[in-house]
Amino acid sequence: MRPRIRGGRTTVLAALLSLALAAPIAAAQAQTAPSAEPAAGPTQQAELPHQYEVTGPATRTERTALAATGVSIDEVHARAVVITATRAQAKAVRQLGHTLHKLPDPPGFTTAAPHKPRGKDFPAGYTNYHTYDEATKEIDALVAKHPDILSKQVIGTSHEGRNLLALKLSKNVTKDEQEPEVLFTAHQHAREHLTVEMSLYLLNEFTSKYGSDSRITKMLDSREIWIIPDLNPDGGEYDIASGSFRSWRKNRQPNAGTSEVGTDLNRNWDFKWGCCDGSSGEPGDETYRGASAASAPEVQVVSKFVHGRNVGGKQQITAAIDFHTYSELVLWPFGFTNDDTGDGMTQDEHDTFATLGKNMAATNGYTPEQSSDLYITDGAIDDWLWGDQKIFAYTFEMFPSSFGSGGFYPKDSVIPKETSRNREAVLQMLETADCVYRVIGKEGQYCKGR
Ligand code: LU0
Ligand code: CA
Ligand code: ZN
Repeated sequence: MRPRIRGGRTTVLAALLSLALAAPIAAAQAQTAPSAEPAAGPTQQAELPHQYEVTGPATRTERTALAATGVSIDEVHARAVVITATRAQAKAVRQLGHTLHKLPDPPGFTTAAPHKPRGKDFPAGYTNYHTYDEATKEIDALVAKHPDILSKQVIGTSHEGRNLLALKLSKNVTKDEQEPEVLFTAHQHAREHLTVEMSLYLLNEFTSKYGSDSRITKMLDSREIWIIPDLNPDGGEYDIASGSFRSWRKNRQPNAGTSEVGTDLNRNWDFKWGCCDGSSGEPGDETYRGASAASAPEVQVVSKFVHGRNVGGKQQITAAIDFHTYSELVLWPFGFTNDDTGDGMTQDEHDTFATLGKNMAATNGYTPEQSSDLYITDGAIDDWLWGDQKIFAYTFEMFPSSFGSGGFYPKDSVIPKETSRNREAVLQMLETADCVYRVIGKEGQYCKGR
C-alpha cells in the first residue's frame, strides 16, 4: 500500500509555521512566545498540553513511534507533523531525535482555574458555537417542532452526569420499521467543537427540508437516521469553562491512583483494545486508552446503544460517520494494522470502503485514505464499528486542513460553510446504506434477498 500524507500536502512545516504566525489565531496569541514553556504557579491547575511542530518523522512507522510516546498527532505532512504534548512528552519526543517548535496556544489559553460559571459561553469570536446547554435547547426545540420525524432518547450519562442523547430522524419516527439505519456521531475529542455544529447542521437540515427537498424526503421515508451529537460533553464544557480554550482532548474521568484526568475515548473501544502500540497506557497521556476496554462511561453508553440496534440477530445500522477535526480527511478502517486486507477485512470489503470513501471525498475535497496511513491507532471507534459490528464506518476529519487555518479552533464564521460542505457526502452515505456493496457493483452478490 502506498503511504499517503494527511492533508495531501508535501510542504514542510516551516512554511506552515510562518503561515500560522501570520494568521489571526496566532495574532490573538501574541502574548505567548512561541518557544516559551508555561511556569506552574500556586493558583494553577494540572498542566495543560500544547501543540508543537515536529520535524523529522516522515513515514507512518516513524509517526507510530512518535505516537507511542503518548502524544496526539494532530496533523501529518511529508516530513513533519503537529502534535499535542505535555512538557514531559515533548522532552520524550526530543529524545527520539526530533526537533520541536512550540506553536502558539489557542485564544486566551490559560492554565488558571475557571473564573467564570461552568460552560457559560465560548470566547469572543466563537459565540456561535453551541455550549452543551445551548445545543440541548436547540435540539429540544427541533423535537418539539418536528415530532413526526424527530425523536430524542437519553441513552445514558457522561462521567459527570450529563445526558448523552441519540436523535432519530425518520418518517413514522416512533415506530421501529424495517429500514436501513445510519449512525452519525460527534465530539469524542473535547476540543473538536466544530463536530457538534456538524450534528446540529444535520438535524436542522433534515427537519427543515423534509417534504421540500426530494433527496432528504426520500431518505427520511426509507432510512432510520441516528445522530449522537455529543459523545464527550464533559470534556467539551471543560475546554471552555475558564473562558479560554484549554486544548483538552479526553473525557473528564479521574484515573485511580493518579492525579491525571481523562481517557481518550477514541482509544477505548472494545476491539483490539491496546493491541498494537496505537494508544498509551499512561493516564497522563493524550492518547490514554483507559484502565480497560470500554472503561469510559461514554463509550459504554454508545456501545450499548449500538448493540441495541441489533434486532433479531441482525445489526440494523449499515453505515456510520464519526466526525472529528482537523485535517480534511475521510478515513476508513482498520487503524490497528497497516494491512489493507486480512482477518476481518476481505478484498471486497476493503474495496467497498475505499470506493465509498473516495466518492464521498470527491464531494467535500477531503483526502481519502485508510486510517493507519496516518499512524497506528487501536481502540478507535471505526475499528470497533467494523470489526465488531460490521458497520461501514468512517471518520471525517473536518476543517481546517492545517494549524495555520485555525487548527482545533477555527472562528465561528466558518460553521455554515464547513458543516454544509459535508451535506453531499452524508446524502451519498444515506443513499447507499441499503446496500453499501453497490458502490463496487456487487449488490447481487452481497445484498440479494434483503
Ligand atoms: O483519534 C485520532 O487520533 C484521530 C485520527 C484517527 C481516527 C485515525 N485524529 S484526531 O484526534 O486529531 N481527531
Ligand atoms: Ca421510519
Ligand atoms: Zn478527534
